[in-house]
Amino acid sequence: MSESAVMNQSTSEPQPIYLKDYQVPVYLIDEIDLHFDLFDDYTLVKSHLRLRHNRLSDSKSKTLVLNGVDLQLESIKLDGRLLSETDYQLSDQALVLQDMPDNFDLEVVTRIFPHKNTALSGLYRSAGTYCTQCEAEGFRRITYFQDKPDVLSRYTTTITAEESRFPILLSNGNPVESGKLENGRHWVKWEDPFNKPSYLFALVAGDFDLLEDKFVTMSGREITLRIYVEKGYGDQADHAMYSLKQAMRWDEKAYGREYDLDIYMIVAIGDFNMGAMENKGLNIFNTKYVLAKPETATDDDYIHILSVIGHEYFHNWSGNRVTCRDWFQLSLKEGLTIFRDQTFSEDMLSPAVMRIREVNGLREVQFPEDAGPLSHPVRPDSYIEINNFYTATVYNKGAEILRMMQTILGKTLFRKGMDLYFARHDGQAVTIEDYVKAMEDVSGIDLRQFRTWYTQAGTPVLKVEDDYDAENRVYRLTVTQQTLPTPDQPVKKALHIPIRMGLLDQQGRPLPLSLDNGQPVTDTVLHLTSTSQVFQFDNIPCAPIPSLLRNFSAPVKLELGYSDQDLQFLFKHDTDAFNRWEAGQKYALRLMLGLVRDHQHDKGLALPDEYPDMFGHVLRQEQEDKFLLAEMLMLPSEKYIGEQMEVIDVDVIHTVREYVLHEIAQRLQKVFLETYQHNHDVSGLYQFSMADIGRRQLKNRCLSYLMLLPGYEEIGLQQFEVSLKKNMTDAQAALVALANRNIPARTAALDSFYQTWKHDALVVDKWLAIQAASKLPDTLHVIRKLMRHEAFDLKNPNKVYALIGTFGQRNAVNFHSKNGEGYAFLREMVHQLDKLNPQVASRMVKPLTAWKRYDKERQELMREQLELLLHENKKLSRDLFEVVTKSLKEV
Ligand code: B3K
Ligand code: ZN
Repeated sequence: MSESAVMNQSTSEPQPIYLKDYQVPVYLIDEIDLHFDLFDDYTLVKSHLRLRHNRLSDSKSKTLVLNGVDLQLESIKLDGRLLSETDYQLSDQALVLQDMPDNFDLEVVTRIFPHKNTALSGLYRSAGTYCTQCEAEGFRRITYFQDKPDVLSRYTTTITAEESRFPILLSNGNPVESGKLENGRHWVKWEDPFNKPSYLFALVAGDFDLLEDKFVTMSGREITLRIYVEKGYGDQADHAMYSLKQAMRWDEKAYGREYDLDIYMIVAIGDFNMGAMENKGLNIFNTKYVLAKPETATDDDYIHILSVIGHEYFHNWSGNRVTCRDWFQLSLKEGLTIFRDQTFSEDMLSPAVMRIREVNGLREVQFPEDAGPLSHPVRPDSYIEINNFYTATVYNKGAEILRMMQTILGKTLFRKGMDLYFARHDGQAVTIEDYVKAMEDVSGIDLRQFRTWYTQAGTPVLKVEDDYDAENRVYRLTVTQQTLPTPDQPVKKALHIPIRMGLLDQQGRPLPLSLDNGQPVTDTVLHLTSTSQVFQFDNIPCAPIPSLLRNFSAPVKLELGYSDQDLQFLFKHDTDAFNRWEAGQKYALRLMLGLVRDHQHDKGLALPDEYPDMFGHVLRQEQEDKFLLAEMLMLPSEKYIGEQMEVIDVDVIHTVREYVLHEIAQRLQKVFLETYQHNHDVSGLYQFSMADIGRRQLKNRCLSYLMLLPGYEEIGLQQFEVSLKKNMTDAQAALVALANRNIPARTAALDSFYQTWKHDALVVDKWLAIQAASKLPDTLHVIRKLMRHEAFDLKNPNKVYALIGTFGQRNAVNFHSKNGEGYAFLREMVHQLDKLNPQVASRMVKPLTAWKRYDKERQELMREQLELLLHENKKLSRDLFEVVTKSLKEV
């Protein structure tokens, strides 16, 4: 039983599982034939397994351990012989059989209760629909099985259910047979020709609207594409279908990867813990990442749908055809697939804007995670509950590692490495090491040092100093790296860090750094491999301005003593769009941190003209890329400002940022208004095109500034009214601005929004989130009221994320209210949630775990709530136990 977290008998505390303990499975399951009988009160699962001893296992053991949780065992047959209770051992985690032969059949019948499954793991019911979620360890909640990713089997699945309520019965692969039974029941049999691990199993039963389309692959095969959505929502699947077809084409072009089954199905489900799941041939999605129409979905929703549909589709190769040996290798599929979906979105939309958003995400979520009590390497060494490791580190830092690998190898060799990886490991369950080895083999590049990125936690800090020797026309950059200690890793090694860079002259022209075939090279990659290194550039005619870490070529914090003038200059002139934005962020950050200090020392706030002037400059320029411009006009978030401070002072950060926003609005109101009017489409009609998205994002950014000033409410209100029923991007932008202001129009707008959209669950989520994010002082009171509103349901993850998640993660001033009521509220919620859905509880508790970052009083209050959680509930889930104990450990 070593592979599953088991209770330590003496302490009864959940114990960790270690990577170093990995062992190949003693038995393999070649085939599994499943029969599901779905009834209202229970489901019968009959599973027929064909097993054999694994030749690769050097264990002498003849013991078979099958995982199983919350199952009612009905019967077991070994090679057709019914076993009695003395023939096996049964615990609440496993079924153990001793002295097994080398080849045998096992037939296991279990009874499960999907309608009681509020954890949404395994087989459960969402409204009238049955669906599954098996990653990471949900299959063991369906039947006894070796529920680990290195056991690959061929699945056949037969589903039986009442035909009138469940006309559609789906599983992985292709439907091969179906028929009718007595009592209005029917059945369908599915066969998946590809071997797969149990976490990729899926089953769906229900009644849906269906959108169907075709895709012809690069080799000319015709694939049927089907998207199933709740009845009545058939008009909201077009964008998902468009996204799927784009993703399929892109993977053929970018990686030569073709789809391998004849059908690709997506089912949208309203109760779902995460975004979506890449089950073979039968993706199951949170409705949030499928449903969209202009009236109900924003530009950001459209963009997210594109990338999540892409993500799950790309998993078919990076995850399904080649899967993970064990869950410590999770980033092998997740980091890689995030990297693939990021590149896809960059190609489809805007490379610069998408990169900016990725970096914002890293800085606001991954960097703090890496600096906090839950810090872990991209390939962790141990875990108590694997569901806690679907993190920004495993996903997003993992993706950054691949991006760096691509930078180090160059695009051509990287692609060759991917080809080799897929060819070499198709149909296998492998490790991150196998992946890196493929990259080394095609390139001949030694990635020994680079591998440390996978095993070392923490964000490296790069310090850069430069000097220019005018006489010898030599420019030097001295770069040092340091990674601070993290829990369990006191000493850090130097990493291989690729730094993409260029030099600009005083007029903003790129300077040649070297020659390549007689052509000047103005953009290059420096390889930092030591703690400190000097990079020298010859024949530099004048003191240059360096543009470093272009396109964010490594997930690091870069410190360089730029003057304000340098940053203003780069904001206007850098040829790297990402670094133009970055210069603005650096400038604003320094400015606001200065104001924070002023305010803490009771000095009055004053904003120099330079900052609004920088905005004015870009606003008055030829506005080619409006989407990018909208990003350039955004201030660093409160979260990101806080991350720069020793002690996060939420109140002062909020005051200062609001002050700066207000000043900018005041000083630039004329140009904001002109830009708004110029880009506002009075018809309010919506189209998903880059030009339209750019226009909307830009004018809504202008609107958000204008709405801070008295006298502009009318514009916002008008936009709200015109767009409420036809353009959610515009309606939401206006409503967000109104929701932060204590004006009479606020309540009326919120009410009419709800009345208009109360029948659409995803729009109601927006309504909840907007109120939960409000900076007005009575927000917690409002949230408590909303908890009792007909619109709220603690069992639905989307509702919880919208109301409780938004409050904890995007409303620092109110969540961190000095009286501690925000903390107490979150603890109450997490306590209740843990009994229903541990995965959601463990996500929601995260804001409390950062207690060390706040002042002494807040630290006390936050810790108190964590202690309460730990002690008030004797039966804390493994999920919550791990997060809470790790975060308290630092005392
Ligand atoms: N692989 C799933 C995540 C499963 C999470 C389980 N707690 C979605 C994805 O990353 O594509
Ligand atoms: Zn994924």
